[in-house]
Amino acid sequence: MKLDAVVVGAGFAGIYMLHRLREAGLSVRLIEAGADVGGAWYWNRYPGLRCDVPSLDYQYRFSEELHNGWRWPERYSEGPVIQRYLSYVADRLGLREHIQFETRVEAAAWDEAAHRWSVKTDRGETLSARYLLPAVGPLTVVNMPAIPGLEDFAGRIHHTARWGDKGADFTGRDVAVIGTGSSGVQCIPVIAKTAKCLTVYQRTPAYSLPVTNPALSDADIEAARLRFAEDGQERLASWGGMTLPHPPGATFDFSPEEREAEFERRWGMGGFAFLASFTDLMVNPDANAEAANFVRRKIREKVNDPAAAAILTSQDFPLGAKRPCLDTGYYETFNEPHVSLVDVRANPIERFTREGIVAGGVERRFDDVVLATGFDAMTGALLKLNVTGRNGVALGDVWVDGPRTYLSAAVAGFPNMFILAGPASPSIMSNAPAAAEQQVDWVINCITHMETNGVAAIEAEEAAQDEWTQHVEQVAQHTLYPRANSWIMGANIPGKPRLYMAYLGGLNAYRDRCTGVAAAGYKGFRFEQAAPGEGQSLEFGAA
Ligand code: NA7
Repeated sequence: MKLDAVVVGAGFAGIYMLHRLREAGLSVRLIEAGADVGGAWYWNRYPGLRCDVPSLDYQYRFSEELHNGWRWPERYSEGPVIQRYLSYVADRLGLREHIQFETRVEAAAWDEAAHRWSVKTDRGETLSARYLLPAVGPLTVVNMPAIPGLEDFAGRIHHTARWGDKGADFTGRDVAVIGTGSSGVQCIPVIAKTAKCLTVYQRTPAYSLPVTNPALSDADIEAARLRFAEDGQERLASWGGMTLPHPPGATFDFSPEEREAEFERRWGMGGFAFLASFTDLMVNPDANAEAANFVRRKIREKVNDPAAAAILTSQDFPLGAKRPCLDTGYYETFNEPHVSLVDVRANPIERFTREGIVAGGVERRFDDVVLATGFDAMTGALLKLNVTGRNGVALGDVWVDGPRTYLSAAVAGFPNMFILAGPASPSIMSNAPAAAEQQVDWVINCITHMETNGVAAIEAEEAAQDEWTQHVEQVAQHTLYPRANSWIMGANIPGKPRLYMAYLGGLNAYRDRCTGVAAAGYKGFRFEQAAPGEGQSLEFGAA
């Protein structure tokens, strides 16, 4: 089948990309492995799942009509609500007929002579498209821990990122949860409500910030409607794609009492406001330690058992260097008599048995094990597409030492491929819908430029790619973010190259950079003109 474009993945970026390509008059098909839209919000359905960005920020802004046609119920949305929102968007924009569900891309190869991508699916089809737009998400490929004997366990195994839509009833059951990142921290208090016994295996303690989640009133919704245009501008001009209360200044410009008061005020606000308490928390280790000590003190106040509190406050990395969790009642859960905590650093998990788990020489028996063990993040899903570019070179070979891109979207040797929400973009460190809109808008402008100027292929220049890759690395090295073994560093997957894989300059700086590149005639890109008769979809010279 011959198309103009193939988009892969029906999350925020993929859905908006499909819409903009359709609007531009191109023939497009979106390939999605799930049975519905949603991306991460389709696959992750564990109990307690909520977004850590407020609902009124975590949505599209490109259409006021779309915005006003949807009502968010709570300050922070549950996962299924966000999935329903994306479903609403797909229906309102008439996108479903262009999405092929329950289909995986198995390989994509660049055909140099035809200036086309040949995309093979697991349904035996081959699609031919001029543009390939992977929007496969940074948190897609599940990290199954390599613990011996996992397959021998006779009870039920669940992974938070592949929960399925039937849920799981833990009533009266002995349950283990392995992992205390965001997924573990969110599901643990909910599972504890019905389980007979819950044992939490913690390897690295999270820093979790408390969050309150009131229902949004009609007045809140109306105020957001009135601020529609203003909020849209503000979020693109911000570092993180959302507005957080401004920090008053640097940590040590204030007395200990003033610092304490500011931390306390932000703690009370809930959510990520705490991370913006002062300007230097993520660049000055001493400033960060002040904030981290405040959080540890708060944790100790919540947890009755000093031994459990010590395990929960044994963080050995800067606050914020791993994305902090937001929780409601996580630490308090460890005060329940039927909940226990195992420190996996002191008692490594050795193996599964038929009945349970052996850690530190002690076997505990379980009916259910919940793996909240995260993802092969950032590059995992992209590499699974088996993309080969010019001269049959595989993306996996080019990225053997880590991802190299130009502006995150393009890779030298892979013409007409635009990666969305990929490595070296600000997306994972910012409000995902805001980052997706900015990037998709830039890509559609670039494609329109190509279509109207007779360009058959665009490709990043090596030198521009080197410069951008170095810039991403340099910005990260000025911060404390690389000082944690996080999934953004690739540190959670044995053998994966370790480097900071997100752009920390901010969405605002990234947008300025992308806009500047376009204004300079797509500086750093090489164009190949179309041969006579090689069809463009838009009329030449229209722009
Ligand atoms: P994360 O944040 O990667 O958390 C995974 C957790 O699982 C983390 O505590 C890991 O410990 C732990 N883990 C992984 N493998 C093992 C083994 N083998 N043994 C013990 N513990 C293990 O994934 P999440 O799904 O919670 O969250 C990902 C993002 O989604 C989150 O940051 C939000 O942005 C949304 P480790 O830290 O590696 O020592």
